[in-house]
Amino acid sequence: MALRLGASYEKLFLFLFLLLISYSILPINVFSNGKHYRKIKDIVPQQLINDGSFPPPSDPPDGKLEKYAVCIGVTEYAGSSLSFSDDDALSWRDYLEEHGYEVIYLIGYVTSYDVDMTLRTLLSKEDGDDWVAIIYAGHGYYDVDSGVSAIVLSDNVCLTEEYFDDFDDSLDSDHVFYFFDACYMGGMRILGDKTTRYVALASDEYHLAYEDPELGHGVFTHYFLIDGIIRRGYVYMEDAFNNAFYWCTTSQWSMYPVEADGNPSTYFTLYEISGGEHGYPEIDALAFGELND
Ligand SMILES: [Ca+2]
Ligand SMILES: [Ca+2]
Ligand SMILES: [Ca+2]
Repeated sequence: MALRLGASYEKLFLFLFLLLISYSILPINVFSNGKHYRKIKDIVPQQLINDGSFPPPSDPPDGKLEKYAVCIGVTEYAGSSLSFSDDDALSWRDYLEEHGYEVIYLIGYVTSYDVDMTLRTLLSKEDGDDWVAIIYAGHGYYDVDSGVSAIVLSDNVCLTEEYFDDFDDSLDSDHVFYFFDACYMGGMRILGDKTTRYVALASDEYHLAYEDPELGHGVFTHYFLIDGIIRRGYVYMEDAFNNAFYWCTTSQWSMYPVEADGNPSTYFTLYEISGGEHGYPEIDALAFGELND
């Protein structure tokens, strides 16, 4: 009897020992209540790029509305890799392609050079009456010293809010959507300082953003795109944001999404709407901005 009891204690100790080892070996973000968060753990990015040196706007309206998007979903990092940021980018790609966008997408191992070249390609395509969407899912970083938010790429280089602000100044488009699903994105709200911009961010400067294996997506992307736009049929980004804000702040996640709505008196859509779809006031195609009473 004593012998058998001793054997089971040994097994118990062995089990606890193995459990302890696995906790110390596996990336810690796997065990933060089952949440995977989107900040680089214990790694200081090696470089912050603030200056994109983008050319000035150069392509006037050509009378034809074309829509262009860049969808970035980074999963591979030197530190803590992510599982679903590529799925976020691909879901956005599919949705935007359905609505007439020409999409360039970058997923998996994506360097700062890849992103920079892709943004320059986009600038050469879009003109003054085209629409643009920029989507990012991956790790985020907040540089305390300079007070800027930044996205982190696979080469451990960061592109900051100032870099994206440079990019934004280079756009000809008068209708631009930004979506960042990452930790510490708050600084990117500066991209919403023009009336022709709408910016949706998964976090402010201080909060984390998460991804969830049960959702198979970033939490913010899930409640904004999958649940808000696709499932509930929201066509206004303001509505999709409110949906995401509600679920991200009242659920288990304790996230704090931020929007920067360049024009609070008008609704922002990703495609031209004619007729009162979804019970909303009718909006003229192309004259998408003003709400009819
Ligand atoms: Ca055009
Ligand atoms: Ca251009
Ligand atoms: Ca608005």
